[in-house]
Parts: sequence; C-alpha cells; structure tokens
Amino acid sequence: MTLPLVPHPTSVREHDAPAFRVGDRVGITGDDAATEVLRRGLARVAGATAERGEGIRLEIVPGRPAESYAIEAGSRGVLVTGADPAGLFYAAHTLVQLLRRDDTGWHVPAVSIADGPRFAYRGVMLDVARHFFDVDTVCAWIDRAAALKMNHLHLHLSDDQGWRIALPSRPELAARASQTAIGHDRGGHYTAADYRRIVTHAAQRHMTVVPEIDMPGHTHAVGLAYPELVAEPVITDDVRTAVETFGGGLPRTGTPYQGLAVGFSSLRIADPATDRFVTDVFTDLAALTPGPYLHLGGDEALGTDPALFASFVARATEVITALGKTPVAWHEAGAAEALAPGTVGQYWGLATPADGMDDKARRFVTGGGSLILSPADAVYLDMKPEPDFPLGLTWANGHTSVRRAYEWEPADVIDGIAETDILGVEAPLWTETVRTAEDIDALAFPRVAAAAEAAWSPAMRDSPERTWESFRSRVGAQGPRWRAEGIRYHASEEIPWV
Ligand code: TNX
Repeated sequence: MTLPLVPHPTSVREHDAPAFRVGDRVGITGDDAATEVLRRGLARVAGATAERGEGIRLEIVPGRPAESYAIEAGSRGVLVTGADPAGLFYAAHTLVQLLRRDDTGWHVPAVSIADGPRFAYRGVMLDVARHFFDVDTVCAWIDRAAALKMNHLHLHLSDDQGWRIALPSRPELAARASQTAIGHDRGGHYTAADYRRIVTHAAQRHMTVVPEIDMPGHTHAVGLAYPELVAEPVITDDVRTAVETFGGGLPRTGTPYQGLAVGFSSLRIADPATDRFVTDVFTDLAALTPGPYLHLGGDEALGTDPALFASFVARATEVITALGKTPVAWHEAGAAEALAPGTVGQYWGLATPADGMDDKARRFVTGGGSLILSPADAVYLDMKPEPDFPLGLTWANGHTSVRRAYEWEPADVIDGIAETDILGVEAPLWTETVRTAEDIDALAFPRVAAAAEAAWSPAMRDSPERTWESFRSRVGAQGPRWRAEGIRYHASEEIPWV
C-alpha cells in the first residue's frame, strides 16, 4: 500500500514486520525544534504525550546532502537521522504523516525512508499589497508551507495598491501609501518589528524570507508618497478592459488605486532622484533581511519604454549586488542585456511557454544565474480551482484543476537548460480576490501540495509514486490532519478525501 506521504520521499520501503507502537506516552531524544514538531504532531494526531526517553531518537549525521534525512522504524524504536536541523525538521513532519491506527491503536509502520529535496529553493509567495495580511496570518501561512517542506517565503511587499513595509530612510511610503487595498478593504503595513517577527517565525521553521519591492512598474502607490518619482498612468486598452471587468475606476495620479488593472504605472527612469530612491529602498531592505535574496520585481512594466526598462533593471540588480545580496527578478527583466551576474530569474509564463517568455528566462542562465519556476497555469494558487469557484482569477488558461497543478515537470518548461540551472519552484498567491486567512487556505489547499511535490520529490520519470493516482490518494489521506490543523482546504471533488 502507498503510504500517505506528501511530498513523496525519494525512497520508501515498507517492511513486513511489526510496527512501532505509540501508546499514550512516547519517548523522544534529540534536536529541539524537530522534537517540538513531533511532540505537537503526536498529541494532535494520536493523542499521545511525548517525554524524554527511549523510543524515537533524532540525530544529526553530518556530511550528507543538505536538508536530507532518513527514518528507520521498527517495533523496537524509530531512528531518525538528519544531515542538519532542517533535515530533522522535515523528518519529523514525515513521521507525523506516517502515524496510523489499527485495532490496537496508533503506530508507525516498519519502514526505511531515505529522503532529500530535488531543488534547493522551494517557495510560496504571498501578495500582501493587493490585500494586506497581519503577522499572525503570514505566520500561519509559513507553518502550512513549512509542513510541506517549502523553505522560502516570498513576500510581495509593494504594488500599485499599496506599500506594506516601513523603511527608515523613506518613512513617507508607509505613512502615505499603505492605508488602502483593493475594493474598499483596509490596507496596512509591517513595522520593522513586525517584519522581524515574520523573519524569525520563518527561520524557526527553516524558511528564508525573500522580500520583493516591485519596480519599475506596479509603483502607483509610490507616487502617493513621492509624486515626483512616478510617471503619469498609461491607460492602455488592457487597463480599460480590466476596469470594465472588475470595476475600481481608472488609476488617477495622487489618488490611491483600488482596482485590479496592471501595467499602467512606472517610476521615472533616468532621473537621479529615482536612482537615490532605489538605493535607499534596497539598502533598508537588505539591512532588515538576513536571507540572501532581494526581489526587485520587473514584471508587467508595460508603461515603461523598453530601453529605459533595460537600463533600470540592470542598475537595480547592480545596487542589490553591491549590498551583498543576490537579486531576483521576474522573467521580463531577462530582456536587459546587462543584468548583474548571478541574478536569479522567476519565470511566470505558462508551463508551455508562449510569446518568447522562455527566451527572457534563458537569459538569466546565460548570465550566470538560475531560475525559479512559477508556471502560472500550474502553480499560480490564485487561479480558480474550478470554473465557478467564488475566489480567484482565470487568465492563465482558465481554471487550474488539482490535476493540472500536479502534472507538470519543472525540467520540461524551459528548453535548453540543465537541471542544475533550476534553483527551484515557487507557488505564488496573488491576492486581488483574497481577503482573509480562510481565503488563503481555500485557494492554496490542496494545490500547494502539488507544488511542494514538484519542488521536493524526484521527477515523475524517476519515481513510481509520482503519478496523479498516487498523489490524489496521498492528498486525500491528509484531510483529517489538515482539519485538525485548522486548514480550511477546498474539498475538491478530484480528491478522494478520507
Ligand atoms: C500577473 S505574475 C502579475 C500580478 C498579478 C497576477 C494575477 C506577475 C509577475 N504579475 O501583478 O497579480 O498576474 O494572477
């Protein structure tokens, strides 16, 4: 029988031997953060109390690939070895998923598991600009993603609708450009202390925060604080269509924008004041952010002259590199010849690329960088899961079923690049239609589990359990666990929920 593990491990062997019996009390020895995951999981799933002692042993065995682990379970006990604390943390989540019950109670079946990530970067994104989410909601999203072995949280901190982080060198941004959101919803922003809480909560779960300040487009809100830095809105037919479809009115200089249109705003490029602004913003952001990446956006700058766009993103990547960080940009920035070496590209076109988007993505690899894959019709969590779902958008090839979210292969998206050119996979959640923590759950689950499997598990051609049939049954088995965790997942009819 297939064990209900998501994302599926590299190798699982179930033995025809007696299981490890859990009972009311279980002894645990080992690493603190991972034992805490186990202690909570044992209590929640099996009603068992963990205490120090013989039973489950967690040990670090250095020298193995980063984040990897192994589990040996049998009647006499469970030995968990991890390459590092992250490996033990992921092992603990796997062990909790292994707990099952028969007539004599809860147990861990006799198994040998060897597991480790396919990709180093496994991410989720939350757009806190279109709608703002408080620290607790962000932390809950971190918990959910980390349990699926995701290790990066990309925060989209600015957009036309609002600026969401207080920066010491530019206090006017949070003061004047953060109050509103899409519709008539309330905005907000993170103080430095809020942001640190998010970073710390993430780090305790082996997650790195990747902050994004989107430039040079998606900057209408900047103009509320610094009118001299932002050009007049460019109203294209696409902007008019978006306004006709979703309402919210046309964007107007000096007025908060509360609609869904994109691509109308641009910083004034080639102005020394803009250059100072970009340097200030990334200098502050680098000081607040312990992780290696700063994301500069670069998408949908449709109101920006292409030559100026190229010089702008080249300069922004240079600023970020000079701060000792690695720049990340959406794939459109690949149109620039002179990106700083090593800049990471994030591809958000379709799983089968169109319109030369793959050419722009390849440019990052020839420039010595790598790619994060976020094919929109596979991993955009804000696409409707079903045609009549109340939340979500449909621009990426209509709705995205769980099956379509599952059946894609990262190495097959961009032709001509090697496995080692792929830094990883990220599932973004844009929040035009997302207003609450419940909404996040309903759009993200169960599809975020499919993204986690693309990011962590072996390729479909390398693992017999990487099939849609196996996945849907393994996900179905998570139903009771997710409910116990308070995850308000969408009970998609594609999944045989337990
Ligand atoms: C495209 S993907 C955008 C966002 C929208 C999203 C909605 C990308 C880099 N830009 O501005 O929120 O579509 O799905």
